[in-house]
Amino acid sequence: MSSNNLITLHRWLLSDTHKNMENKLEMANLFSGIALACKITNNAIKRAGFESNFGLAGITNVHSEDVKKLDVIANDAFKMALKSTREVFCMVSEEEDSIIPVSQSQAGNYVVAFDPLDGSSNLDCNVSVGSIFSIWSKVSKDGHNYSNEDVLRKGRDMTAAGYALYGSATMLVLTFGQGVYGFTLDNHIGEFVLTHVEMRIRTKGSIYSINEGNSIYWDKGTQEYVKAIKSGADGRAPYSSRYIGSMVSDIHRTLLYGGIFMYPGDTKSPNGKLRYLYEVAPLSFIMEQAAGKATNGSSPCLDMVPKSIHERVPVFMGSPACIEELLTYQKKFNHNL
Ligand code: P6P
Repeated sequence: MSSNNLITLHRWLLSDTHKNMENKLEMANLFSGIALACKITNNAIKRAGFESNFGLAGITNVHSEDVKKLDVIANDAFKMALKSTREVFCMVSEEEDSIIPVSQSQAGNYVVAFDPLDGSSNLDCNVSVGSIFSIWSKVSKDGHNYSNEDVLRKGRDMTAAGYALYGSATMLVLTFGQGVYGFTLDNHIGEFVLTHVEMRIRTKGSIYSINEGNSIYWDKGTQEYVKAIKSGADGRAPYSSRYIGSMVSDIHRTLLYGGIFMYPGDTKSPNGKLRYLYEVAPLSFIMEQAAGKATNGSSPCLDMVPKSIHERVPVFMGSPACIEELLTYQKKFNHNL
């Protein structure tokens, strides 16, 4: 890519791509913080072997999960970088029990929920992991005293959302509700550079992504749907199975190759495993903006409003044709729908 058409994240955010974005400068500033946090996290992951940062931090989080050293580094990076933009009103982190306040002198207009390092159980074996974030405009009129109505938000009211993928390349994929754009980190210049314009998922796909180790616990609708796509019935070739166990990686592949990602509720975990505010909602926003669909098995994920900051919800997202077919099985076999 020649330097004269090298579009960095910052240039893109300030460009006239978003003609009617009244909060352009605030978003550019906020995303400079997000990009910084992702670069710090990326660097820590790539250097973990040299700096003894693999393994456990010796604490457990609100989800009773063992916290990795890199979870702590990523969480600290996101909190520091976001506060320093002075655009953030308050934050929710997957790693923190409760809402993270911002001092009055630093408080801004946006609520940011983030999973600083999603899939971190895969780190020590060098499997791709990611960061996920969602952004809403604050509701409170107060300068810096947040309330639950600021953070327990409907996904469809989001201002922006995105994810970083720390893989063979490091990418930042984001949306402001005007399409999905992908930026790749150029280590030579230390900038995220525009490489994917108006990303769109295929209408149909033949890759399914789900942890089949849970299949005996699934609802009947999911069991019958997965059986059907594996069986090669109706003259259709059986789908391919791909499951990384790192949501950002599984969603990014689904976005680019088509198909369906599923983490249903089951008899062990009726609401599934994935959290609404900083996993399901932001990735559903990305998926819908890329002409895909995201459902909880009966209604669009983006229409949900969580009752708590770490609420888990079932999720099926991907190519529209796959989601539509999944929903017919849910309706046919899950009589509670
Ligand atoms: P399971 C990672 O821990 C994560 O939160 C997501 O990134 C991933 O999709 C899911 O859990 C994997 O869960 O139960 O299949 O190991």
